[in-house]
Amino acid sequence: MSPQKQDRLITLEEFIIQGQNRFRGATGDLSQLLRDIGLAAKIISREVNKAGITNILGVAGSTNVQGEAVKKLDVFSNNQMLHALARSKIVSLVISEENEEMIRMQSSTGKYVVFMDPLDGSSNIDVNVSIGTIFGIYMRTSDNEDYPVDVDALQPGSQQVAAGYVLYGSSTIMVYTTGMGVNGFTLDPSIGEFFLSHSDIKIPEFGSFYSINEGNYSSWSPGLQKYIEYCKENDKSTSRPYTSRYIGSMVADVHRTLLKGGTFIYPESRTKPNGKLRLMYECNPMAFIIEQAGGMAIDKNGDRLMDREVKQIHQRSEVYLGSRENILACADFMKKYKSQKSGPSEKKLEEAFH
Ligand code: AHM
Ligand code: MG
Repeated sequence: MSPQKQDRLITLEEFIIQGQNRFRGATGDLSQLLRDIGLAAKIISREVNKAGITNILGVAGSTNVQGEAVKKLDVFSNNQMLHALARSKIVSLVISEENEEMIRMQSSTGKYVVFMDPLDGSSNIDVNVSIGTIFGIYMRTSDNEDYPVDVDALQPGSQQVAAGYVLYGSSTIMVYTTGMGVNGFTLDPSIGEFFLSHSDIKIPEFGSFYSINEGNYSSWSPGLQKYIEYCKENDKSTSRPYTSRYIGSMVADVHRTLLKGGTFIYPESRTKPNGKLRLMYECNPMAFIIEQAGGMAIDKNGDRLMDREVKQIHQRSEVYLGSRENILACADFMKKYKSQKSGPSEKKLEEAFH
């Protein structure tokens, strides 16, 4: 490769087309869809960066000084993504965190089904903390003469043909996979273009970070409690204690885990038996990315998360994902202490304090 070529920046568009050209007979539809999502991401990014000033000019639901209605950012992002997905008429069904029902797109015969969380972590907007967009793309399985049916939406994560996220952080970065590795593109806002910045991302085999909302400790399973205690023990030879990092914004927490290694866990618990996060537009897309980068994403039984049966479009799921070595160690703890009941019940705690 000539030095000139090496120095040349690759745009998201170019990269997508290059990927498509590797498949003989590829129609270019998936490429088009990814480009449409990239465009929506740019528009959302611009709006996210304006959020603070928008607040000065008028709170969501009110009218700003220009007389325009100020929309909540999550509603705005949902609309932008829906417009993007409608552009190329290749998506027939969209399931969004923002909409209770599935959205049947105008193009009834489109071959793709898209799950999305248009603005994840939106409770963090008010405090200037990173937020993100997550998406998972499936091919419909029913005959596409007519509108898709339920089975088209209830496919396991392993059937995803592409998945990605956009992180609106100190810079905006789009990370996606089509099942051939993971690549990341950073937005240059001055020219409105995404450039390849993280090519063929591999998650470290091991990382000394753990990311979990530890406030819920008392309602976790004994195995998870023991694993987190293990993470905090002092043992230089195994790089412990690990460092705790929890932003409370899944896209940001997973992005750090992808680049630095370690674990991101949102577990089942006594108070949230099915966890909190949504299987189809939070857990599965991230699981696909992490696996493609060489990591693991499992459930509480140590089984592959992407094989989890899908019963409802908005179903919740626990998720344990990250570096192979860390996830395997965590799974060992979960298995070893499986039969034990979780920490002291609230009643017992009350008794102990009176
Ligand atoms: P949201 O979809 O309502 O924004 O909630 C999802 C977010 C994730 O980004 C994050 O991982 C999690 O909720 C944090 O939850 P908690 O505050 O319980 O730790
Ligand atoms: Mg969410």
